[in-house]
Amino acid sequence: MASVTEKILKEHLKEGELESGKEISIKIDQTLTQDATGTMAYLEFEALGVPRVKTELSVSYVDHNMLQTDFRNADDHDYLKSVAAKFGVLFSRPGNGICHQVHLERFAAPGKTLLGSDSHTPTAGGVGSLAMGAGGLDVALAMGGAPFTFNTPKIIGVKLSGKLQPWVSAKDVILELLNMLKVKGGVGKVFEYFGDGVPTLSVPERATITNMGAELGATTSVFPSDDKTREYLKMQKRESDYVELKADSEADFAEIIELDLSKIEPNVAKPHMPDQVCKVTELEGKKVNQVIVGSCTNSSYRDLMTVALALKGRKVHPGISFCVLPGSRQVYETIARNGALADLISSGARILESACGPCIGMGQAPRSGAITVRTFNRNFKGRCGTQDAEAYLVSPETAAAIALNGVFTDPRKLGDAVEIPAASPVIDDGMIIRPPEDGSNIEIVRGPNIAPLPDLKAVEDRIEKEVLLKTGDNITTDHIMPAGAKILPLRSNIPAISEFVYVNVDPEFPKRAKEKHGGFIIGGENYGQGSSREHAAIAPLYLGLKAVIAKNFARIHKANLVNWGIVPLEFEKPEDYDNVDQGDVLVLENLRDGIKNGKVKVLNKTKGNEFVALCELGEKSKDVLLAGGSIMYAK
Ligand code: MIC
Ligand code: SF4
Repeated sequence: MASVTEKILKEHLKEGELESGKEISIKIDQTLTQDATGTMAYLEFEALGVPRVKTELSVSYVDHNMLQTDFRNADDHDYLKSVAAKFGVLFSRPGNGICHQVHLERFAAPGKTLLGSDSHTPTAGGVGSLAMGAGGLDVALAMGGAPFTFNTPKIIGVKLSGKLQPWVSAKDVILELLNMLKVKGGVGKVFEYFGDGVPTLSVPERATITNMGAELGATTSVFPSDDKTREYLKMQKRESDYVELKADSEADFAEIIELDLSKIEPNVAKPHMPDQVCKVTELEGKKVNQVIVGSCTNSSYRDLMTVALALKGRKVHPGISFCVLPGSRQVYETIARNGALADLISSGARILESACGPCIGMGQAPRSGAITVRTFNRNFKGRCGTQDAEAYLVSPETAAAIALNGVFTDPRKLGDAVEIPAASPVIDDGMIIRPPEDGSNIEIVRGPNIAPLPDLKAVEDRIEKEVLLKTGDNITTDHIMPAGAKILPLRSNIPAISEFVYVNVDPEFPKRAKEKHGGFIIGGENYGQGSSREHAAIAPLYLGLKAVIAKNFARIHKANLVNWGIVPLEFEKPEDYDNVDQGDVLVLENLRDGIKNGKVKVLNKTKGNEFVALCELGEKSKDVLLAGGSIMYAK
C-alpha cells in the first residue's frame, strides 16, 4: 500500500530508508535549469569534469534574463547554448517560454523524478512527476549522475471533493491552502492530491496548484496520473509518456486535509506574503493601478483564453496598465492563430514576450505607491521593482474582472461562465536545440561577465566573529539576494553581485561584512524561504559569512548553505534568539566536533552568556559541510 509519492520514491531510492525526517538519496531522471541559476550550475558542472550529462533528459531554458539591457544577458545566453551542446543538454531558446510551462507541455512525465534549479520545479507534479527545486550545485551533481540527497518528507494527503464554481479557479484553491497553512506550513512535507475533486481539474489547473506549493515551503506537490493526464499528454502528442499512477489508499497519508472545491471563493494574497489571503469580496471597490497576467503559475492556454474571452469586445479600464505574458511559445502561437490574442490586443493589453518578466522585476515596475495585481506566485516587498508598491496575487479570472473595472471586483460578477474551446495546441519544438551525439569539439563561449567562484575552505574548528545582521521570521532569498533588472544580469559574477546582498533590508550590509572580514547572521523562523537561488549562499560566502543561526530554515536554502560550506545552525531553545543582537561577538568552539554531534556551543562574548545551537543534518550533509561544501567534498 503506498501513495504516489512513496511509489516514485521507492522506485528511485539509492540510499537510506523511507522514514520521515531521515536522509535519503534518489536517482534523478530529468533536470531543468533556467538562465538566472543556470550559468552558475553549468560552471559547476564544468568543474566536475564529467564529459556528458548522465540523466535521461536535461533541459536548459532561457526565460529570466531577457531584457538584454547590455551585452551581459546575451553573452550568458550564448554560454548556455554552447555548454548545452557540449554536454548533451537540450537548449530551449529565448522566446520559447517559461521553463516550468514548457517542461510541463513537452517533457514532464508521470512517475519520473525531476530536479530543477528553480523553486517552482514542482509545477511538473501536475502530470504526476516527482519534481523538486534545488540549488544549481545539486542540479549540476544530478546531471553528473549523482543521486539527490534530502530528508524523507512527510506525505500529506489533500482530499479534494466537489467542483469549482464558475469564475473560481485553481489559483483560488492554492491560495485557500496558503491561508490555512501559511508560508512555512509545508516545510518537510509533500502535498499529494486525491479524491473525487481531482478529475474535475485539468492538468494546467493541477500545475497551478503544484507550482504554488512552493510558497507553502513544501518539498513538492503531486497529483495522480489519470485519464485527464492521458488526455493532456495525448494533446501534446506524447501519449506514450502516460502511465497510470494512483495512491492505493487514504491510509497511506501521514495526515489528511479536506477541501470542498465547490465552497472555495475567489481569493487574493495581500502584500507582502503569499499567505496573507482574504476573499476578493473583502477588497471589493479598492482602486488598482496595474494588472499583469502571466508567470509560471498562470499563463497556460486555459488561463489566457479565460482572460481573452472575459475581455473580448470590451476595453481595459483607463486607470489600469494591463500586461499579458503567455507562458510558452506554444500558448502564444495557439492564441495568435485562434484569434484570442487579437481580442487581448484590442482590449488594450500590452503583450510582452513569453518569459518571467515582471514576476522577477524585469520590467513593468509599477509607479510609486501603486496597487499592482498579478497572477503570479510571489508578492514579496520590492520584488516588482518598486519598493513602496503593494502587490496582490489573484487568479486570471479576478485579474480580468479588475482590468475591466479598475477596482477589486469579484469575478463572479462577470456573468455567464466563458466556454473555452478545446485546445488544439501548435506543437513545434523548433526552438529547442538538441545536442549533437558528440559534443567534444564544441567550444564554450564565455563573455567577460563570467567571474570565477569564491575560494572554498573546510569549516574551521574555532570561529570568533561578529553578528553582522539579525533578522526576523520568514526572510526570503529575495531579501538576501534581490533580483530585478539591475541585479539579475550579475548572476554569473559573484564579486559584483555580492555588493547587493541584503541591500533592501540594510544597505550597509555588504560594506560592514567586508570591513569585519565576515561573521554571522541571526535568523528567525523559515529563514531563506522562496527562490532556490544559490546566490543567496554564494554571495554572502564571498562577503565572509561563516554561519547562520536561525530558529529554523527553509529546505532549499539550508541545502545551499551546506553546499557552499556555510554552517546552518538552529537555536536549541528558540528564546535564546532574544538574547543575541547585531554586533555581538560570538565564539563557536570545537565546531567540527559540534557539527558531527549535532550540537554546537556558542559563547556570546559581548553578553557574557552561552547557548546551544543544533546542527540538524544527515550524515552525508555533515561530511559535505565539514569539507567546505559540495565542490570541496567531490574533490
Ligand atoms: C523566482 O521566482 O524567485 C526565481 C527567479 O524563479 C527563482 C530562481 C532564481 O532566483 O533564479 C526561484 O524561484 O527559484
Ligand atoms: Fe519565472 Fe516568476 Fe516562475 Fe520564478 S516564479 S520561474 S521568476 S515566472
